[in-house]
Order: sequence, then structure tokens, then C-alpha cells
Amino acid sequence: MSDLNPSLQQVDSEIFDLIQKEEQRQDESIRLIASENYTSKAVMEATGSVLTNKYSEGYPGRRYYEGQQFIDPIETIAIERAKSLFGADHANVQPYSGSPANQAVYVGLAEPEDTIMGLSLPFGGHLTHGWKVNFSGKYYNAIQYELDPETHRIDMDYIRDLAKKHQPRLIFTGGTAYPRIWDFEAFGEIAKEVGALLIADIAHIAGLVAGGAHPSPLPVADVVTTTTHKTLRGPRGGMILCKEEYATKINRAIFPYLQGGPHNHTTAAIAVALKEAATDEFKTYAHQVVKNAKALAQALADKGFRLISGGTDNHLILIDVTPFDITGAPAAHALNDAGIECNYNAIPFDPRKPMDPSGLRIGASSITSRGMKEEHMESVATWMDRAIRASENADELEKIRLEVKEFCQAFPAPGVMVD
Ligand code: DSN
Repeated sequence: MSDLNPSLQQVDSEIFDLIQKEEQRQDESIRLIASENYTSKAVMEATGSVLTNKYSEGYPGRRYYEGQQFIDPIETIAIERAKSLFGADHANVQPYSGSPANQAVYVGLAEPEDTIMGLSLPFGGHLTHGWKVNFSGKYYNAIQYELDPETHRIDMDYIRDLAKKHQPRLIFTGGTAYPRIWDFEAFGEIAKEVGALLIADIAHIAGLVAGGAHPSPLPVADVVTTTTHKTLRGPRGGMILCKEEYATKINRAIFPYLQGGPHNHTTAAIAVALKEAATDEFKTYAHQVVKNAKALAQALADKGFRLISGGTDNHLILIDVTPFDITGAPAAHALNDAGIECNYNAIPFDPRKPMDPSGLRIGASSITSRGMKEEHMESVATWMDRAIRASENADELEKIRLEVKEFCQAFPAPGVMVD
């Protein structure tokens, strides 16, 4: 019988080394990817537990496998914490991530070829909100809304006209690159007017909603979907919150329609993250994320960066870098070489292609989790400005990387063990 107890380092030094290097990279860089964060050590501990060994198809109290005496309470605690934190009638904590959560909404609450509405991907929406290369754009009649050409904000009169014209079954709100407040109430009124269900995908802003730094869609949305690892700062996972009347349809859509056994180690880690998110410290963090994003936006604007919609109300900033005579991909690569991690991103009405669009998307969640505050944003903006201007100067990028590394040492990264 083989011995399964040697450490990762002993069993697979190649993977061990790569994980070590990634840990060091996360420690030494300014991570500005708007969908990422540093989860707590407690969340990671739950994720790396023996719960990964257990199968539990079904729901608490109604499973297809024995040995659920500890799994059932774990899932029930996660459900109850989710309901209480967000004020929801019902919670399903089993979706493997955000896309499966959204898929469950489609298969649970609509029929193929039904009309749905969502923010178009190049304007900051998500693939699963009806984009053409995704199942949601292929199997449903997807009407994609765009942003106002002048303000780059959502124009609710236009949304109302579009909804009246197309009479959708589902209206999705939420996205991945919209830096402004979502007016859930106005969406709710429109959904009511046209007899649609309002689906709020709060994957990006869940932590802000939980911490009171963004209005909650719960009072008006029929269903709320989210990932658990972005501003919410939990493990990689997903959740669906809904009104009681949709609970059975949503549960059945997740299991048995789309998924098999839930990932119990993730469920436990979600429960831990939800406990953390109910604290006053988390509220302070959520508000600090927005303060940091606003301060960073201002510092960048002062250096001549062109910010889409002029700034931000949430955790993320979308930048048009083309005035610097550079495009999104080389700008992101240069920043990465300088120890500042972000992603290139389309901007509204972008004439360029997705693999090298005009913009960059940055976010303030990870740097806030490290303890950075408004007064540190000037330094971040200065390094970004220098790196983009020196995108072809490897020596200057390396110089910035070393400065960034030294700066980061003052802000210990949560859960990271680097000496
Ligand atoms: N990939 C996520 C993001 O970066 O926003 C969305 O699913």
C-alpha cells in the first residue's frame, strides 16, 4: 500500500515550488485584478480540509450518500449565514461558481429561446448574460443592452424602451466592468412593468453589498447570483439567493439538473467567509475598498488617465490607455513586469479586438485587504503612470518592480506565508 502521508514538497516538488513562487508573487505585487482578492487563512484552512473527501449529492436532510452528520450542519450553517447576511428568503450555496449559478437561473426559470436581456460583454456585462459565444446567447433570444455613448452609464429610459419592445422573461443586471452604482430599484420597476423576472448578478460587488457600501438588490430582485471570491473574499465558489417562490426551481436546477455533488470543502469555506463578512471589520473593509478605488481614480485622472465614465462608485476602474499611444495588452504586460497586476479590457464602443482592446480594468479589493488606504493610492498611480510610459524599457520596469516589492512589505498579504 502506498503511503499517502508525505508532504506536498516530498511528493511533488515541482508543484510545491510553483505554489511557493505564486505565493511569493502574490506577496510582492500590487494585485489590481478587479475580480480577485486575498482570502483569509481561516477560509483557506476550510478549503484545504478533509471535506474534499466527501460526497453529498442532494440537500441537507435529503442526501443520496451516508455519513452526512457533519456535512448537513456545515451546509445548513452556510445557507443560514447567506440568508441572514443578505436578507434573502432562500439560499443555495452549491453552485461551483458564478457561471453555473447563472446557468441554473436560465434552466430553472426560463425555457430555451425565451427572450432575456443583459449588459453586452464589451460594455462590461458577463458572458452568461447573453453574449453570443456563450450558451446564454446561443440557446436564448438574448437582447444585449449597451451604455450611453456620452456618459458611459446605464440609461434607464433606454432600458425601459428595450424591455417594453422585447418583453423579456429575464432581465439581468450586474457585470464585470461597470464602475458605477447599479440602480436595482429602477430595474425592478421596469421588470415589473414588462412582467420579467429581475436577476441581479452581484458577483463583483457582493462584498460591497454585504458591507453596506453598495445598495442591495435583495428588496427588488427575484433572484440574486454571485461568486464568493471577489469583493466577498471567500473561496472560489458561487451562491444563489432568491425569493421563496423560486427556491424549489433553483434547487432542482443546481441538483440534479446541472451539478452532482457539492464541493463540501468550498461550502465550509463559504460559511467561514460569510461569518467574516457579517463583522464590523468587514463593513470597514467594504467601505475602504470604495474609498481606495475613488482615491486611485482621482490620482490617475490627475496624471491624465482617461477614466471611463469619469471615475468610480465601486471597487473598479476602467481606463482607456490609448491616449498614451499604447493599447490594453502591452500596457497590462508592462504593468505586470513592473509588479502591478491587472487585465486588459474592452472599453465601451471599443474599436479594437478583445485580445488587444483599448483599456485596462483595475480594482481595489486586494490592496484594501492588505491594509492599503487612500494615502497609498498616489504611489500606486505613480508607478502605473511610469510603467505605462516606460512600457518598452525593461530596466525601468524592473526598477519599478523592486520599488513595488519593497512597498508591499509594509502590507502583509492575508494568508500568505512568505518570510
Ligand atoms: N472572470 C470574472 C472577472 O474577471 O470579472 C468574471 O467571471
